[in-house]
Amino acid sequence: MTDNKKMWGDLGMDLELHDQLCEVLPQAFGDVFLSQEDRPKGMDYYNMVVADIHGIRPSELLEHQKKGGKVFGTFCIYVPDEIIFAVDGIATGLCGGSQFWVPGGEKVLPINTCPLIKASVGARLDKTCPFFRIADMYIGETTCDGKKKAWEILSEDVETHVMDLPQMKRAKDIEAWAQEISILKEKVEKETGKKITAEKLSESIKLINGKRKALQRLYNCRKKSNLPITGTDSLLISQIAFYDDPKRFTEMTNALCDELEKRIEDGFSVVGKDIKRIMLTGTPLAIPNWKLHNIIETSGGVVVCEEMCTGTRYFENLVDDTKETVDDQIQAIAERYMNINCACFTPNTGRIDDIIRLAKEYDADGVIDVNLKFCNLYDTEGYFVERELKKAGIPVLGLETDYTDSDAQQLRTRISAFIEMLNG
Ligand code: BJ8
Repeated sequence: MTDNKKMWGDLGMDLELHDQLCEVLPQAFGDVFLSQEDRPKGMDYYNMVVADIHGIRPSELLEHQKKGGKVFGTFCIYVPDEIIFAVDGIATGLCGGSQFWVPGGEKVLPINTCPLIKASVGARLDKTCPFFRIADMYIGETTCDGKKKAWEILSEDVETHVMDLPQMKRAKDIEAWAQEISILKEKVEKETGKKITAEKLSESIKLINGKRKALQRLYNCRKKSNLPITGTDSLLISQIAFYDDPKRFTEMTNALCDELEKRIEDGFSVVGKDIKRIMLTGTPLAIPNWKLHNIIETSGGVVVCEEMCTGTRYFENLVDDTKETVDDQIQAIAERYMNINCACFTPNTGRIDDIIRLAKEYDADGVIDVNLKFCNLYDTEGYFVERELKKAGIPVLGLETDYTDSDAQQLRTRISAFIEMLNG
């Protein structure tokens, strides 16, 4: 802890304010995670990562910088990590998931901005997150209006490169996205002084595909009728995937999956037979946003799948790793990323198809469509999500929430009533 303090001080962090965050996190983590029964042994790794969330990984990133490496902070799953790792850079997710950072964001952003954006901006401007201090450059993207304006504010403080994400999925849009990826390639090459070769890009495509495959394996375990892991623990793994070392993360997640598959073979389940299986869809749940999973899993339900960026959108579809030239590899990367179905696209019918497919694959008894307050995109798309789920005969509950605890009781009442309704 003493060493961490020195590191945080050297990073120019507001130590007094940061101490307040350090005081509440362990309690929240203990209440949500450690109180669960029959957790897999393999969760020890993720517990350890979270217990020292502002210590272990930040010191690794600083070590990387000491050796001349660069760190790139990202906020969206459209930004291709493959390009960053191909120049021996490190990509680290920076989305903020705590109410602690929101007031800092509200100093410069309208109150009616989504909490994810306010928390991300607040974490930087209030100097209370080492990841935001360490990144040499931020990579933003033109997904929603709030983010576009947030980049302008952040760029006054940190160098920020913004990728222009097309918002339709025609052939010309995929081509435009491939061009944006080429521009990112030039940007990171300039920043690191390293050239991307087909060999290097092939290695990083395999590295990131490996992480996706490990997450696919984890999620496949959640399709089973005897569940070897809770949704709360699975969410934590998805959240850690955004900033952990990808090679180590893949190894640890595969080791955990060995244990989970053994549990499945032995017929062991962490929940009772009558529990209601809930799928979540909607806006991302950035770390440490564990509110909904905790409420659902202490109200007679279990979360079996998240159709979210902290969920299936992050790992479904691999990049074709058979291409041999940098141009072809970039095209393959562009095609894979344009397969993600975010509500910033129009039309976005692929997401509706995904939700219905996933609800069936994971044998969900019901779906909760969750929207972060002030996210117009997902809120509006909820119209189609809920209509089509009803048509498909899948019960659905629409919820809106933020990072505060003020609505926890109300959410618990609504979720309990939904689960009771599923119990028939
Ligand atoms: S691919 S969901 S990570 S943009 S919730 S900031 S959209 S107002 S986070 Fe997202 Fe990429 Fe899409 Fe995923 Fe704006 Fe909505 Fe806030 Fe959002």
